[in-house]
Amino acid sequence: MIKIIHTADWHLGKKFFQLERINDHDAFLSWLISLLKKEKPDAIIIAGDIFDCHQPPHSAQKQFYRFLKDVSDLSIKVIFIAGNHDSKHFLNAPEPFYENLDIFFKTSVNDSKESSIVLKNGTDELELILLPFFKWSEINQWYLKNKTQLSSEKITSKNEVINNSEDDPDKYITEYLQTYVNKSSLNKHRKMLVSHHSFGQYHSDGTELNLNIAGIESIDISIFKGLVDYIALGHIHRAQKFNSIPETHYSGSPIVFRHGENKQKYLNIIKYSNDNFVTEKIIVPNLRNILQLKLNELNWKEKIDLLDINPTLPTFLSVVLLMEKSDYEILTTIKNYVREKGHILINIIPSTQNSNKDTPDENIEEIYDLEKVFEKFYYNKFPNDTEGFNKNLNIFKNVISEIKEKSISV
Ligand SMILES: [Mn+2]
Repeated sequence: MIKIIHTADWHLGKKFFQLERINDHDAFLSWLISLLKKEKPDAIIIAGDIFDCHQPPHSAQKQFYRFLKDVSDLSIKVIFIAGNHDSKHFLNAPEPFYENLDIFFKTSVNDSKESSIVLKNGTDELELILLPFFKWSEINQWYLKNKTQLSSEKITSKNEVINNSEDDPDKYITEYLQTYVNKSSLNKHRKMLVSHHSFGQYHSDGTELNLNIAGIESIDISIFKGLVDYIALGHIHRAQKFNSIPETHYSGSPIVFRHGENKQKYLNIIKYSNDNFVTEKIIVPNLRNILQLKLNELNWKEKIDLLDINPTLPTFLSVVLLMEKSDYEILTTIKNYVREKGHILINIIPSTQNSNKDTPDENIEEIYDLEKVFEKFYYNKFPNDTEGFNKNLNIFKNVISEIKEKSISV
């Protein structure tokens, strides 16, 4: 039997507002090490978004390297890929050190690095194909290299190769991905694809960035039918599986990033023997609650008293306080009370009865066109980066619509 632990989306270094999550990640990693000691798997897969940003804080780097050292002491193989939050260059930099450890990784789809590894245990053999996060521009690069039959007259810039062709972009992505799997594959074994992207009809948790490849919301899983037998994914923070062919699993993130997310977090233990996969979900202990409470002047104390003090780390609490009229004394009283109870107050937003008629958001919007403000700001910083502008404008629009939704629901 081959036993694999599948996890993803750690986002080491991620903060909640200004607050560090180092303790949350430390607690998760030491729990994970104890699980590895108990389960003794052949390998652990981290399917992307190990770090939250391209230049992670030193504390986050230390956590990752400490983890690699601890796992290597247990003689368990570590397999990881880059997610959309990771820097390929940052993950590649320590490569000379990895050579002495049992670590296999792939950060970029178009580099020459090996993308397939075979795990063996007894008579069982399983091939893993690593498909790290990729961008539309990387598919274009591949086309420029491989599809010389495309008329060069059509090509005015790298990114227009596919956009200018008459064919459906869907078809190009399918061909690209199938070719990637085929050229990686040794074609001898059952195969598991490990990737970080939006696949299938997923349910998101809202803390993932919206990834759109050339107008395609998500990759159709059925294009891998007959090519691989199992897909282990990162990117979507909510654990879920699809009863598709091939069977497909998102492990989800191991910690809750903000309130409103499903509190229960998991990782997967995959057992492969005699051509058969069995996947078991393991609950990751919840060490911190992140809550938003809507309180009023009469019930606030009672509601705060009702909060669990169960997990190890203090609750992150944000409060919306419904008030008859402005009263700043009560805000201070509540702040102190929350602190006394051992919780951490993120913010307290007073909301008077008639404030909905005249929210500052709507006023600002009347005065400025927010997208124009963003455009000015972006081109001022990055004068010629149209591709980046379009991508970031979409993210900006998502943020604005999320804020609007929230201010309506308050
Ligand atoms: Mn991601």
